[in-house]
Amino acid sequence: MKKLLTGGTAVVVATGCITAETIEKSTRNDKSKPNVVIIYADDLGYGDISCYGNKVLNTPNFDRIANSGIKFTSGYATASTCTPSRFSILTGKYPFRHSRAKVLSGDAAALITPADATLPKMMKKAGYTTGIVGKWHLGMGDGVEPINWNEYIKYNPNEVGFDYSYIMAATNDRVPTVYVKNGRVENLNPKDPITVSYKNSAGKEAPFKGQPTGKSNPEMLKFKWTHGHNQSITNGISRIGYMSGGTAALWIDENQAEQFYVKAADFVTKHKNDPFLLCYNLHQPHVPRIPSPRFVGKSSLGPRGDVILEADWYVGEFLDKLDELGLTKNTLIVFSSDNGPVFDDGYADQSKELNGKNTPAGVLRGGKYSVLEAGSRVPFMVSWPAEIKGGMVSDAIVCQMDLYASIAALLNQENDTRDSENTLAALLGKSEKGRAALVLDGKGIRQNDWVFLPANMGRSWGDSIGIDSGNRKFDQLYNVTKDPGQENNLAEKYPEKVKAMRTKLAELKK
Ligand code: NG6
Ligand code: CA
Repeated sequence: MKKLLTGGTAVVVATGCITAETIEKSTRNDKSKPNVVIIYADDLGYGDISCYGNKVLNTPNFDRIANSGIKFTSGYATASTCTPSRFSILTGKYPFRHSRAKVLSGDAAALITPADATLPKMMKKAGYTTGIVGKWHLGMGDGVEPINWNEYIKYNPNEVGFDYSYIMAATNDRVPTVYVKNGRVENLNPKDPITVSYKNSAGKEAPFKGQPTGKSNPEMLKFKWTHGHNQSITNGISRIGYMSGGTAALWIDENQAEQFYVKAADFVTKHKNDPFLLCYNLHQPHVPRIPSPRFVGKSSLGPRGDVILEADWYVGEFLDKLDELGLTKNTLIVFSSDNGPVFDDGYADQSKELNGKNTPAGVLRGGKYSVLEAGSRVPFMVSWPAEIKGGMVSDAIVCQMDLYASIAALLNQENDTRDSENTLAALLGKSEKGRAALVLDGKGIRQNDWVFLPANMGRSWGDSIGIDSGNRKFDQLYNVTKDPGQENNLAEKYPEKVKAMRTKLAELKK
């Protein structure tokens, strides 16, 4: 009986004896419906992990995904910050299609509404159970009324395609610093309601009289803020935005990795017999970087390195859980990051001072907020043991936005998106041909070996952040295969290429 199963469900049906066990096994082995897990780090750079060449941080668990699958050398987010990149994964659209697809405040209205096509909705049509755990940062609420955090919150992830959600609404440095489970704040005491305010976020008078803030009471802080991040204090860390109430619901940063892991593990355990999609959105290494005590000092690089090792460890736990449940073989895992790396993103956590020889951006130039390669070219690995043989490296240009159309193709579903392209063959390592052309961070374009960044008037260096934004008042053209560090601007040497790429960029942005 067991052997016949490898021949597929039809054989089992023909034998006429379907037991619960055989149904379970056939679902788990049905290659037309693999489980899909997207593990999505926050601000993890191209060079932050060992299989992408990092010599200081040892990340054996991230590396397991590449070892059992494919490591892409040209894998991209659509943007160099969080909200727009996440918008593209779920909608299959470039962020510049939506005027508000920029870093959102913690009380912003939903960018994605129940009327929109989304990746989880498309997968539900194919019979999947869908869940999201971790960072959201795509806004909630219908935008008609401000969000009332004490009631069911409209347009939460469950209303745009997820059967289950356990999220932080925005970022770990923004209020409200609480978890939202299926549209409701978890552990909320109704006698201690939550009020959130982003008024006066320019740092004038705080809205909650008498409440200490990072600005008024720096002596209360675990570490100091450097820019922004001087408003309400939760767990000894001042955040962006003001919040009062909700004391019983406040998260403890030190426990966050464990919390998200437990929810992710529970989800796959509960749905081990369904085909499922899980978006497991890690909060590391975004600021504030607060590892659980077990990881403090583990990296020699200070908190930034420590939380990367923590994330690696929890990803290892999660992969072990899939093993234990017998799901590894037929689970397609995509591992990536929403944007590139940054040191000082608002707190004096010594990430730069302790960095030593660490290379968060790897061979690339720029970082978070930058149109240069390190802004949006990120670690990108895909594994699916039933279908992909391990240890491959691919130079195909792949983009997170294309997961939509590619998974739709795999599941025989419609690609009802504007920009997502089916690059399934590249994602599964069956072709070296990925995207022919990709808009970079809304401004530049990658085609084959080349990146073109048109002249623009944006600031060239992030003030307090110290990252080259890549903005220049002149055109830039780089052969990023030969010159991944973007040192030799060839725009003057190849005017025809500049012209052609400018035209293509305009066409894609239309
Ligand atoms: C910026 C924050 C930064 C970070 C970022 C969003 C300031 C000065 N800077 O506005 O700390 O929160 O937004 O990061 O407030 S992201 O990864 O979610 O895009
Ligand atoms: Ca991010």
